[in-house]
Amino acid sequence: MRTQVVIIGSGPAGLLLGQLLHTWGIDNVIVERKDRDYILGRIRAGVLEQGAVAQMDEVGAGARLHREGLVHHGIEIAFEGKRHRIDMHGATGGKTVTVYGQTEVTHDLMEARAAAGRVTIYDADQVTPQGFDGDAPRVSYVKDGVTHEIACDYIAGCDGFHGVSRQSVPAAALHEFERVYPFGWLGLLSDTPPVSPELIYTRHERGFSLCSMRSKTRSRYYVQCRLDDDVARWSDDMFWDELRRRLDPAAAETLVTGASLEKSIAPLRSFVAEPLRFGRLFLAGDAAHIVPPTGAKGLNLAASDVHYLAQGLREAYADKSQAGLDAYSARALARVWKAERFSWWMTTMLHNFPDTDDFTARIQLAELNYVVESQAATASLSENYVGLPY
Ligand code: RFL
Ligand code: PHB
Repeated sequence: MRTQVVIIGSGPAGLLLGQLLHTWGIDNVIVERKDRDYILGRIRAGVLEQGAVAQMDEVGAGARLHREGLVHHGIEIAFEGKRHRIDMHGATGGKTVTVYGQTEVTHDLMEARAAAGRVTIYDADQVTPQGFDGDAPRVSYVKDGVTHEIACDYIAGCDGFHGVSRQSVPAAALHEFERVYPFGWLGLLSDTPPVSPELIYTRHERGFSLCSMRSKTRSRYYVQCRLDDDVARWSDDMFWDELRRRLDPAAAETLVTGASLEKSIAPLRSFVAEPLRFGRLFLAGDAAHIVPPTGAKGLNLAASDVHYLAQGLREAYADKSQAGLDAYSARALARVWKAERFSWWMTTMLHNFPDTDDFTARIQLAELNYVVESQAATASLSENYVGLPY
């Protein structure tokens, strides 16, 4: 088989890239290790920046998002028992975020791809990008015991943090930057109405918590937990009790609890691999970088990488110019590092670290008070949260 671009990975990055390329008439094949239902069963991000929403519109997959997504004008930050509203809409000249689950984004992109008739190979084993340092790149994989090979012009590594693409690059060509945080997030999804119409990020001595949602009837809550914690140890009741203890009194009072639809623990990590290009192989999304979820940036960064990469590929085909591809790594990384900074800062300000002493706790509170009292600080948080311009 031959195509123009082989995309490894059918997460949001791979699917969005595939649809953008399709829109411009660039042939592409997605090769994915898992099956469709497995991918749609993963509960992950929930907040989309306007740039990501615009991309969904651009590929014609935005209709349900506009119907069912919840447009949010602000968030709340709680500490010392009080909630403080951050008016992001007011602080950014009218920008908003949209609450719409990654599962739904993925579902809508998969439908769009099916309608476009572009090929996705699911359940592909031993996916291997090859020859990308020369002029004849190809991707091999094993399906039902048979080895296949797809020849192409370019390979897009959109295969997440544990994917094969980054691992296929010689170690000496990569520079990796990493910070692992000494805690995780325990998340719970339930068909209960959200405790409040906007997200609540809470700093508490017992640990961080987050009240988020997927719709007006479905909630997503998180509590900071030990890194070595076992999700099986947490009954639903234990989760709700712990969450309630960390909320401000009004939220604790109105919290509606119910059976969990899903519960899982995610570790928190900051990670960047540089550069994002190795000959004809390009990394995008979690394959190249990870942020802790505190700033809601993971999925949105995948979308901005894809924006730059897709532009580069379009120029390569339509204008016969390599300029966009040559600039891809630097362009994408400039935005990535700003989101890395923001996510690290939000995480540091809101979590209880094992070495949080009295001094550090006072500094966290001073920072939080500054953020909610100063127009400049509120504006800074807001412009990062809604998403820096592409
Ligand atoms: P994805 O979504 O991980 O998709 C990568 C795809 O590649 C496939 N794959 C392979 N395919 C072929 N061959 C191989 N060798 C392969 N190895 C892997 C995988 O099966 C998968 O289908 O990466 P992408 O597209 O870059 O999208 C990035 C986002 O998914 C990610 O940034 C966010 O979900 C991060 N994230 C969160 N972000 C938020 O903004 N808010 C959150 O609440 C949030 N929660 C999370 C998260 C990430 C998590 N991970 C990665 C474990 C919770 C979790 C648990
Ligand atoms: C979520 O709804 O899953 C979510 C929202 C905001 C975050 C992280 C996760 O910062």
